[in-house]
This record gives sequence, C-alpha cells and structure tokens, in this order.
Amino acid sequence: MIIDSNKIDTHNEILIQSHANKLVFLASEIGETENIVQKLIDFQIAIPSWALGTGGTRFGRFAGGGEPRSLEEKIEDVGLLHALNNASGAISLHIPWDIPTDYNAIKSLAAQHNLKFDAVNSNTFQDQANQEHSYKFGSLQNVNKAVRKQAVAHNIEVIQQGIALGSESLTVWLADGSSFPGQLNFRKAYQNTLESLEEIYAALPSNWKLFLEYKNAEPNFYSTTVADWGQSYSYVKKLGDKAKTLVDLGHHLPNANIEQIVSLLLMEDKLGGFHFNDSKYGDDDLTAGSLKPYQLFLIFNELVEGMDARGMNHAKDLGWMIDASHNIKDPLEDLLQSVEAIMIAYAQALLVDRKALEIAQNENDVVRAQEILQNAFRTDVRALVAEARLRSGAALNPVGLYRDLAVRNGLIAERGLKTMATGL
Ligand code: PSV
Ligand code: MN
Ligand code: MN
Repeated sequence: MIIDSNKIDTHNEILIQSHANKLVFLASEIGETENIVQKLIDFQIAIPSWALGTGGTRFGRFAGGGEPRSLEEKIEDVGLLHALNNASGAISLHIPWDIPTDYNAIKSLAAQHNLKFDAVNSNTFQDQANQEHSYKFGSLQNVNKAVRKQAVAHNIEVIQQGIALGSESLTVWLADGSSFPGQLNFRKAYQNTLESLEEIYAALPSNWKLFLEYKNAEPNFYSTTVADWGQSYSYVKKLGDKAKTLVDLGHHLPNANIEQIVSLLLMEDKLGGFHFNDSKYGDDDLTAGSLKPYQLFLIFNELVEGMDARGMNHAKDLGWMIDASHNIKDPLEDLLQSVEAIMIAYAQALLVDRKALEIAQNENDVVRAQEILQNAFRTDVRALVAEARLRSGAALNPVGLYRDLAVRNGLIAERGLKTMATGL
C-alpha cells in the first residue's frame, strides 16, 4: 500500500488555514522560526523493524491484523510512516528476525520509499533453530569459549549484512547477566565480554560505529553484565573511538537522571545514540512522551546544548531510533505518535534561550533557570513540527490522515487478519 501524494495534498488543503493561523501566532511569540523548521525537516528517527507488529506480553498477545509478514512488508510499513510524516526516513533491522534474501532488491525497495538502513542489531538473547550452542547462560560473557565464539561470529555476520545494506552501525544489546547470587563471577563475566566485544570491534569497517546498549535488568534479574551507563562506558572506552554507549530510555533504575547521563556521555564523546520510548515501571516500551514529556524535553535540552557545544550535526552525528512495543494500539499509529512526541521535545529544546540560561546559571538564579526551561517546554510548538512536514510534502496531521484513509483496513485487506510480524 502506498499513500498517494494527491491524498496528502487534499488533506493539507483542508487544514491549511487553521495551521497558518497557529503558525503566525507562534511566530509572533517566539520570533525566528525558519532555523527551527529547517532543523526539524532534517531530523529523522529510525523505526525498528520489530515494532511494526503487535508485541504482546508474556501473558498474551492481541494481534490487530494486517501486520507485515516479511522484510519487504516491514519496509513498506515504514515507507507509509515516512510518507505521512517525512520524519521516519530509516529502518533499523534485527538479525535474524530480518534476513534479506536479495540485498539489491531490498535496497531498491527501501530507496523507493526514501528509506535508509540505520543500525543493524544482533540477537544473542534467543537460541535459533540451527544453532550449535545455547545462550541460556549468556553469550559474550559465557564461561564456555565455544559459546562466546558463536556469539562473536553472529555479530560479525550481522556487520556483513549491514555492510551489504549500506548500514553504518551495529547495536549490541546483551541479555547476559545472572539470575541468582553466586551464579557468576562478575569480573570474569566482564573480562569475557570485553574480549568478545574486542573481536567484534575488530571486524567493524572504518566508517562504522558500535553502539553498546545497557539495561539494568531483564531477562536476568540479579545482575546484568552491561547494566548501566557507567558499565557501558567502561567497555566502550576500552574498545576505541568507534564504540559508543546507546541509551534506551526504559533501561534505567526508577528515577534515574537520564538527562545528566546524556550530558556527561556527550562531554566524553561516548554517546552513540538513543532508543526512545516511555515507561512507568521498567522496560515498558510505551509511546515516547506518553508519560514523561518533560523528561523527554530535558533530555533534548541536554542534547542540543551538548551537541552545539561540540559543533555536532543534530541530524547526523547520533543514532536516533525508537524502541517500542505495542500491546493495545495500532503499531503504526503508535509510531506516528512517538515520532511526533520526539519532534516536539526537540523543537522545544531548540527554543531554550541558551544565553539567558547561562547567565542564570552563573548567577545561581535558580528561579530564572527554571522559568527559562519551562517557558520553552510550555510553548505549544506543534505548528512548527507540522510546518516542517508541510514543507517536505508530508501530512499536517499524520494520525488523522492515516485514519481518514483507513490504512489499517487496507493492510488487512492486502495481508489478511491473522498475520504475525517477526520480532517481539
Ligand atoms: C532490549 O530490551 C532492547 O531494548 C534491545 O534494544 C533489543 O534489541 C530490543 O529491546 C528488542 O528486543
Ligand atoms: Mn532498546
Ligand atoms: Mn528494551
């Protein structure tokens, strides 16, 4: 299914007057808007291939129908999102959930939808049917060298697949850890993991990055071998310049100050990228910004400040990805909402009066500092995000148009009601 650009134009014509009024009002409040709109046009957020179907929980799964049955259909789904918002111009694959059979055909399908291949993700947290050794007691950390070798070989294989697709980064997330005290010698687990990561790192092309994602718990509930940003930092620091830490917002202990983590990783040149989502209890993988939009804004505030301080390109120098799961919402609608929330947080962060904030900080004017941040956060920037979409041929109201065009029904008609996307 492809969304005709005429349908987008017709949709925009209906909404244009109301949009223009909002934009004029906003411009009168904040002044210069061009710079922000251009940055929003440039900003793209990769969609994970595993988030296009209904995830479910270990208690059950309530499929919505019309889910992508193949890598081709996953690319088509991301293409639909990108046509609607022009902000989802990349797909992140998870191997072996996604294995291209014909690389050129997959590349040209992605190009037809204006999509790039973002980070490729390895999977050593599940056993595959044809696999010799089990990952039950870990992969890169395993006490058994043969298991480690198998896991290293898988990661190198994923790099090869990524090269064939034009991807430029590998994300490693390890389920490795222990479930009970005494199960693991922490130091040896660390050393085995480091040694394995070094072998993977050595296989990276020169223009590639390795993102090491941390997670405080789950599936192991006593210890995780890359449990927090400090542990990830310790590995990536030893690996070299191409290795960076990946921050998944749902992978922290409750109340962690993620914005401070982001600021310091950026300062150390060790922040690689993000997995955006939202959560209340753990790795809930809910829609970005659905629970803690202020936290999302504060994270972007540090990103903008830190990236500008280092002269970095907002759109290109970090990996921006969503990592979400959908239990009760239509995955495509949910992803549109996540992208919108991320764009809003980014636009609000761009509004922060940096000079005034610096003065307030230097004068220890705590009240003024809070006013500056909250003025930006409480500004309704949705018209700026919509303007970025309008200028790039996307829809003023992506979720609205998705519903008006009954896209899900179209996908069900094409693919059937009982389809099951691979992934979580
Ligand atoms: C683990 O919880 C994680 O966040 C990692 O990014 C995985 O690759 C992804 O979820 C999908 O399982
Ligand atoms: Mn993740
Ligand atoms: Mn996760």
